[in-house]
Amino acid sequence: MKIGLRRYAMLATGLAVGGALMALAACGSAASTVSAAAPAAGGTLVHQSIRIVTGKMLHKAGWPQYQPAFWTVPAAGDTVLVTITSYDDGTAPLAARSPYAQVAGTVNGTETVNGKVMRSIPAAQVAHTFTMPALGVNLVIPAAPKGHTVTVQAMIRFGKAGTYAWICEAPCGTGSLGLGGPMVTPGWMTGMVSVQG
Ligand SMILES: [Cu+2]
Repeated sequence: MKIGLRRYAMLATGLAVGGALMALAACGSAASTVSAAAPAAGGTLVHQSIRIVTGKMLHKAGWPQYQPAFWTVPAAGDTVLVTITSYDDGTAPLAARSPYAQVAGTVNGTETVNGKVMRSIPAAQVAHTFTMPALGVNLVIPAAPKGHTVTVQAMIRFGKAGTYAWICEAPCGTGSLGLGGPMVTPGWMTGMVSVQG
């Protein structure tokens, strides 16, 4: 599981020029599971399941992780139903007026949290975000209740082929500001979505 920063940087560079996603997936923390399902208007509906596990679960304190962090959408025009199941019961509060507490860029501008439709999450309850700056997408993951998981679902339409970076905007990492460690390490709180042409 321990992969040096330099190697990640090399892999990220490979991704930027396209094609290295499968090599990255083979590294361990990045298995991809997109499967075709019923067709939706204007494209195919595909499912992407993601877990957020805690550093404690990984015996790496302070290092929560999105699994997978790297995944593929089969074709431009597809709509992806993203299901994020989080085991993290800790908060990483956002600033009171942070835009990252608002859901954005999804179908209807909403997500569901344990089935309930939401447009935002109170900043103090936020644990993580799934943010794709280039697409204006922002999913907000609240802290799970103690001893339970929380499930966030949203539909994202990927209109154009390309490789899109995602990051977590909640300060869930190491260091006094919570911005270190997993926050700056691809494969943990930042990764890539590759939309095929
Ligand atoms: Cu995070």
